[in-house]
Amino acid sequence: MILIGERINGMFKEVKQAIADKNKGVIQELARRQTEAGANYLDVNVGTAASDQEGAMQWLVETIQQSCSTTLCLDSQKPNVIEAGLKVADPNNGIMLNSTPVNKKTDEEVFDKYLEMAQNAGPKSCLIALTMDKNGIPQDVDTRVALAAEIVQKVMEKGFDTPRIFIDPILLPVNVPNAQAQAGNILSALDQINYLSDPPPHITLGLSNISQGASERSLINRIFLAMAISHGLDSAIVDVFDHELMNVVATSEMLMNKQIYSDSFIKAYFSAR
Ligand code: THG
Repeated sequence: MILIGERINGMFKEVKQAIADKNKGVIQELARRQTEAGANYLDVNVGTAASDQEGAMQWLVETIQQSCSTTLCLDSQKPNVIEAGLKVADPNNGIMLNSTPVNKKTDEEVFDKYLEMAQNAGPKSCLIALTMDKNGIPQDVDTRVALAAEIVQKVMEKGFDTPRIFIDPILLPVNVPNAQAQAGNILSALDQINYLSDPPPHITLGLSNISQGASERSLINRIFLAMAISHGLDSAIVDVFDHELMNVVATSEMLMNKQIYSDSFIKAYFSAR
C-alpha cells in the first residue's frame, strides 16, 4: 500500500499558523513523524488561507527537505503553485503531483499542463488524476470509469507509463445529503479501473474526506479503507498517526494475500516498509 501522509496541509490550524509564522520546527516535526509512522509520500498543501500560495509552497518544500528526503506530493489545484514547488524540489527524491481533473471549464488544457510538469520532473515522477471534468464530479459509477479510461488513454498517448498515474475517483463526505451511495459507487468503480490497462494505473483516495463533519470519524475511515483495499485500492492519502488505521492497512493486505501470514504479521509489515 502506497501511503501519502495528509498532515502537512494548511487546512489544519497548526500548519496554517506555522506557515504564517514561518515556524519550521512544526513542519519538520510533522514530516519526520509521518515518515516514521510509515508514510511513503508527504502531501504538501498550503491551504486556501495563505495569501502568497506560491511562496508558501516553496517555503514548505524547502523546510521539509532540510529535515528529510521523503518524496513529496505537491497538492494544489493551481498549476502555478505546483510549478513553484517544483522549482525548489530536490529531483533526487522523486516527486508526485496532486492533482488534475481531465479538463475544466476555465482551463481546457489543465490535464496537459500537469502531465507536462510531471514528465519534466524526472523519470520517477508521478501524477494524481481526478475522475472529474468540466461537468464536475460524477456521482455514478459509469461516468467515473469512463473518465478513468480517458485518463489512461491520454497518458498512454504521451508515453507516460500507466503505473506512474494514480487515479482518484474522489471520495465525498458521507454526511452530505444524497452522498451516502457514493462510497459504494466508488467501490464498484475501483473494480473496473483495475482492468483499464496492463499494468494497471494506481488508484488513490483522500480517505479522511469521507468522514469530514461526521461523528465516529476514525471508525468510518478505518472501515472504508478495509473495504476499498478489498476492491483493489493500492494507495491513499491518510492520517498515518492513526495507529489503528495503520493496523487496518497491514491486516487488509495480509487478508488479500499480499503478505504471508505469520503471528507477527503487523510487525513484519511495518518493518518491511
Ligand atoms: N484527493 C486528492 N488530494 C487530496 C484530497 C483528495 N488532498 C487533500 C484532501 N483530499 C486529503 N487530505 C485531507 C486532510 C485533512 C482532512 C481531510 C482530508 C480533514 N481535516 C480536518 C477537517 O476538515 O475536519 C481538519 C481538522 C483540524 O483542523 O484539525 O479531515 O480527496 N488527490
